[in-house]
Amino acid sequence: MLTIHSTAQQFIDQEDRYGAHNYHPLPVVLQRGEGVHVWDVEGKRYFDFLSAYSAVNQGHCHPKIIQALFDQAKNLTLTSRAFYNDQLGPYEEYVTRYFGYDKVLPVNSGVEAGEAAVKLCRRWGYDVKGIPANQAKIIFVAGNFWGRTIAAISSSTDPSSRVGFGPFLTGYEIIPYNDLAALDVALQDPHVAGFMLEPIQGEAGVVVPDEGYLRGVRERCTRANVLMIADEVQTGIARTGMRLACDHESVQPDILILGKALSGGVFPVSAVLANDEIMLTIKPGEHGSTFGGNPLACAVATAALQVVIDEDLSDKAARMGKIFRERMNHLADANALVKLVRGKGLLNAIVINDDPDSSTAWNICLKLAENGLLAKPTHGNIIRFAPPLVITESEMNLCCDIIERSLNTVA
Ligand code: IF1
Repeated sequence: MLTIHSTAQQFIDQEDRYGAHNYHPLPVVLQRGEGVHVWDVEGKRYFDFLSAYSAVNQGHCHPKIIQALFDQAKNLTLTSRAFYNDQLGPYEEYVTRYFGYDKVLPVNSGVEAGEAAVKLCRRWGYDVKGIPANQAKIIFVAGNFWGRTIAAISSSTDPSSRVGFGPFLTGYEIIPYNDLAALDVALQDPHVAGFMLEPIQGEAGVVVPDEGYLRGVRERCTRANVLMIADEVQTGIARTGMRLACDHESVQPDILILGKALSGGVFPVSAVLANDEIMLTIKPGEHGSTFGGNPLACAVATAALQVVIDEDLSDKAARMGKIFRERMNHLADANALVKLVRGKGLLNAIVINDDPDSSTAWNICLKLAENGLLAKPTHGNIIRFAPPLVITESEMNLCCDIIERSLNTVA
């Protein structure tokens, strides 16, 4: 039984009384983080297997990223883009060279980057492709998740994201994920400007498309003169065992969306990357953000990306992910509760052999917390496991022991 001490309960009650009820957190009150570990207010240590939904790939409070935050915060935090500053240019050069694009549009949250990508795609559709005014269409896939704004939920197929928030944006079309034949049909419409997708669907429950799907999307979008827009907010920055999930198929999207681990979870930093033909369709004064490209974000993101290179986190994610899936597949053979295991690198999930509305996955996560490992169900009977990419082999095996023990207790 997960014991909730009075101190923790006080924090829980305080949030309940004064905070919006837009989340249902596990009853764990965290106070400190370092690397793969977090500690609650009672000093209990946990392995973090959520990593703030893949924002803390570099590990909690990575010293080099915190140092960059500290050093810049003492000098200059925000100028607005009304003026230049000495951090933005160097960061823009660094991040565009890192990912191989002409330019970057810096914003703050993942959904802001998604919104900017939609605006860039539409503007390119009108100014370059020649789509008639206000006729541009963007194709999305069922099961997508790219945030909570009206533009984002307008493309959602998840009732919990959209019911009660209409009316919605028009100019969107939804096709099934991992279905190139459906894409062929949708691309016949000359008014299509773009096709936006996650290379692996995170919120949908770590849905990995067939080998060759991303290459098929790339080829079709090129042939149809439609922009391929990859949302790598959750799959990017080494999470799936390569720099980007698109790199598994050597595919370069026309528009790349990044967020979360772009800052190592230290600060809200997101970005849209594209080449000049697309990026320069937006002229001065036509898009912006108070905090977008602020000096603090630039310093933090540069340090966060450098850590990924210096510590070879892509290779670590690939190797540790293989160990995780081998252990979980072995567990699936012995425990009927585990229906299947899927993922790439250190973005993985187990599907619980249960109905999506049961509380089994939730109860498993409570038992995991009791045993010192934090994870959270997504969509009822799916548990996502995404530790910081700095996890060592011995820690990974220890965590798999915890998962095995917890699942065998709940079964
Ligand atoms: C919540 C989910 C994950 C994302 C992808 C864009 C965004 C996200 C692929 C928007 C954000 C977050 C949002 C957060 C929980 C988390 C989440 F469960 F909601 F869906 F990771 F799977 N593209 N995902 O995953 O980025 O604006 O949040 O910075 O809303 O509860 P954001």
